[in-house]
Amino acid sequence: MQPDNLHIDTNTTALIVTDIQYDFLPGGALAVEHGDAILDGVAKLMTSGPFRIIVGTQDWHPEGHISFASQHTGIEPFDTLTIHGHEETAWPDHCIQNTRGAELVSDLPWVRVAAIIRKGMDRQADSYSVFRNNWDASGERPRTGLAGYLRERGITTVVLCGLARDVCVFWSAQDAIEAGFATVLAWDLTRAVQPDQDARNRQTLADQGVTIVESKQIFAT
Ligand code: VGL
Ligand code: ZN
Repeated sequence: MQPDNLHIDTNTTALIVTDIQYDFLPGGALAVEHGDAILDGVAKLMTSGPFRIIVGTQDWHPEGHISFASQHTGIEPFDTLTIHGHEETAWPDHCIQNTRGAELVSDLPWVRVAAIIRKGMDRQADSYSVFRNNWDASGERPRTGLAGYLRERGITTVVLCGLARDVCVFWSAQDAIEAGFATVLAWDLTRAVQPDQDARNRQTLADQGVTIVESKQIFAT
């Protein structure tokens, strides 16, 4: 869905700012090309967007995390791994707890953020979405509790931005739909690890009911 007119009700809408951390910016351990190009727009959305509440997310891995290629013999970063029966991507070591690369990028107005959900803390399972971990050893995708937190605060719509468009933002958007939220993705305020997949990913999300917009449409409501 790509509406000309978007209606956002400030009282019931949350902004989710995904994984804006040094390791995902140019020069970082898992740099997303042009990831820094979204910073000004995200800051503007955080400062003057129509939101009741803002939530941040932070990829926050222990050393030796299962998603790191370095933990698997014969596996290079960006190869495919099978973790608990599911194909996932092997990543370079990134966002290790208490390292500079894991810090939230200080240029953004974090003072406005009510809660920061950390994810990827289970050494034995990855976590892309802010709503649910990836599959763990029990075959489940445990919930983070964010859906309940937002619902208790009267939120029915979430607006997503941040990094990476094709990984954590992508999975969060799908899980937001599954959790029953009206879900809006500010496309220009995301960037992808694999931009060559943009068209396909955009179509997949739209087909699942995600409303994909340009951030200027959010200000126009
Ligand atoms: C992410 C890969 C690994 C993300 C996190 O924030 O999109 N991508 N961990
Ligand atoms: Zn990660």
